[in-house]
Order: sequence, then C-alpha cells, then structure tokens
Amino acid sequence: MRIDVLTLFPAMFPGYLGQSLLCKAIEQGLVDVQVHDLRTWARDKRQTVDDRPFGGGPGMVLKVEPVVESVEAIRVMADDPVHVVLLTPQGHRFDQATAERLASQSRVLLLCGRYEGFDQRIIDLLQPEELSIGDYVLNGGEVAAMVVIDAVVRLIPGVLGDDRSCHEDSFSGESRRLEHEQYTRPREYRGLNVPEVLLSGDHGKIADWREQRSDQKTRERRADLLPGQSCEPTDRIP
Ligand code: 6GU
Repeated sequence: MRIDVLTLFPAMFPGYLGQSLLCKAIEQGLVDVQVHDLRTWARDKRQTVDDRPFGGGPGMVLKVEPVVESVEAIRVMADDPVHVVLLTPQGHRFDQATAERLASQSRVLLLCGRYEGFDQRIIDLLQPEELSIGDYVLNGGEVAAMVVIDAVVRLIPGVLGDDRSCHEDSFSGESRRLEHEQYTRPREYRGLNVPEVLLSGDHGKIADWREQRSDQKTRERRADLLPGQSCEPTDRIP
C-alpha cells in the first residue's frame, strides 16, 4: 500500500513515521508513506497557497490551483487509482469500518487542510472522501492524517506481529464492543490483585469473564455501540 500526504507542514510527519510499528512497516516495505509540501505547487514567487475568503470573514482559505494540481501530479505518476481523502471537521466521522475500507486500497492520498478551509472547487473537482476524526476542532488536518495512517497501517497484513490482535480490538469485526481489562505481572501491587479467574488456567471461564467485562464496559460507557442504538456516543457524565 502507498499513502501520500499533502500538507503545508511536512516537518510534522518524520518524527511520528520514524517510530515503532509505523517505522517497522515502512522498513519492511509493507507501506510506503510519501509526504509532500503543498507549497511546491504554488504558482507565484512567494509560494502563496492561501488567500482571503470572498464575501469576507476571518481566516484564510486554501487556494484551488495548488491543491488540484498537486493531486493531479500525484495521480499522473501513479499506476493504480488514487483514493483521495480530504481531512476536515466537516467530513464524515472516521471509524474502524472506514479504516478497513481504506486499508483495502492500493493508493490513498491524504489532503491536510489549514486555515478556515478549502476553496469549495477543490472538493467539486477532486470529489474526495471528506473525513473528520471527531467532534472537536483541530488547527489542521495533519494530526488527523496521522490518526488515519495509524489506524490503517496496522490493518495491513503482516504489520502486527500477531495477526489475531487486530481482530480482537475494540470496534473491529461485528461485535463493536470495548475491550475487557488486561493484567500482567506482578499478581499483586499495592494491595491490588489480579482477578483470580485469570490465574485459574480455565480458558472457558477466562473467555466468559472477558466477554462479560466487555459487555458491561460497553453498556456503561458506549451504549451507542450496542445493536439497535443510534450512532451518537452516550454522554460522558453519568
Ligand atoms: Cl480532519 N481537521 C480539523 N481541522 N479538525 C478536525 C478534524 C480534521 N477532525 C476533527 N477535528
């Protein structure tokens, strides 16, 4: 899989891409991530990529030409179709199902916004999939792009050491439930003990306990995930 990122702040990415699972996946050639500076496609000497909004108002708007032409340049060089994602608080909410769908593409291009947004003609011409990572406002799409990369790359076969681990995650598969608690050594710490059942060696009982903890946690915290519920998260204040 190849992921291209178009951003005004390419320097935000190397630190994140250079660590841990992402770094290993890139080294192993399981994913290729290329970060591009939008200013490369600016037309004037001052490398302008944004301008004031027609009709007035605060902030700046990303200009249509550099964005459309940078995406076209990447598309022309690609052998496979490039799925374009625009990161914006106005997008559909990014979730595990979306991550799974993106992971099945061979090429994904992530467009990071800044300022007050994108000239609408960028959206009209490129018809990107518009995604938001949640109901809060970030200064730009860069952190959201990293979130999408993180969630997608770990679904690529071979990236996780143990292929089972991503199927047991919260939100994956049909069950869409929060994960049960986990414990490791020591068995006792400051008077807090590991639940007896996990030390019992009885795999049936352990599976039952985990199932029950998952159910209870999901009911308490995220009833919206349970079958037949609306997709709105429950209020955090009980
Ligand atoms: Cl994708 N961008 C921005 N600027 N803010 C966000 C977001 C994206 N998702 C949630 N908030």
